[in-house]
Amino acid sequence: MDRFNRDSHIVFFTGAGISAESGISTFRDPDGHWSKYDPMKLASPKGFRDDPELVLSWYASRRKTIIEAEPHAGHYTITQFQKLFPNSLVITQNVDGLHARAGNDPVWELHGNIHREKCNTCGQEGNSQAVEDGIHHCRCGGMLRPDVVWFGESLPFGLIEKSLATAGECDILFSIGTSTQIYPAAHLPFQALEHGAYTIEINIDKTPFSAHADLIVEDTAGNALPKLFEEFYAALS
Ligand code: BV8
Ligand code: ZN
Repeated sequence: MDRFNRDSHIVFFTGAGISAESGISTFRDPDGHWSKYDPMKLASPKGFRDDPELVLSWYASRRKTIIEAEPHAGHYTITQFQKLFPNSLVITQNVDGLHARAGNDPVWELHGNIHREKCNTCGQEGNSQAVEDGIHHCRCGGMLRPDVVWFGESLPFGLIEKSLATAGECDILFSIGTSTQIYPAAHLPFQALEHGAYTIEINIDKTPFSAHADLIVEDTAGNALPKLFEEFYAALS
């Protein structure tokens, strides 16, 4: 830890696992979303075209759970890290907005945000002009849908390039609560590693990145992050 100082650049790369202790389901855990539903039916453009009501009701129920959830100690500890290390940011795959609710800033959302809507046709931010069979429509006639990245859809313009550049220049990358299986996001920890960053993986399970990380913390995000913050704080004092 003592090779770092307050000017160190830190990236907190996170996935669904960091929200698990807030009561929000992950995707690939045994009780996760994909154990109950087919991702291609619920998180793909074809799935939405085939059955928009099914997809919209799934996102509505997820949004309800998320609104009732609270950030936990792990999310709040990242805010403490960002105060101690001003050059640090969150790059998340999560769409739940919990990082921002915990005061993390800046937060880059690679896969969008479940609380925003956009038009499936013209891409305009959601401004419902008409409702038909419970489906809101844009002034262009297109259907409104969650502003999240589905399988086969590209990430927000320029964001993965900016994130890869940042991961390639950081001093430390935390990879927290992600199965490291979804691309291009999953490139980030490997990009940091290849450019000499110190990499820390916090996960309750092994991932394709585990064999490469400098430090593996096999614990929950809510337990591990406060302990790691104490160690970094002590090393700086
Ligand atoms: C794209 C919607 C191209 C948002 C999701 C073959 C090879 C390589 C790539 C591909 C390929 N075939 C297809 C692809 C591309 C595809 C992909 O990667 N597929 C995979 C299956 C191989 N990627 C895409 O389609 C992406 N787009 O490539 O576009 C393109 C380019 C130009 C122009 C047009 C198109 C889009 C990917 C985004 C897909 N969207 N969902 C939503 O509703 O949320 S998928 C879903 O997976 C979410 O987005 C999520 O963010 C993402 C990653 O999941 P994780 O966050 O890692 O969650 P997971 O459940 O998997 O893991 C949780 C982890 O936490 C576990 O390890 C667990 O052990 C741990 N954990 C649990 N509890 C805790 C914990 N850890 C700590 N503490 C705890 N308490
Ligand atoms: Zn439109």
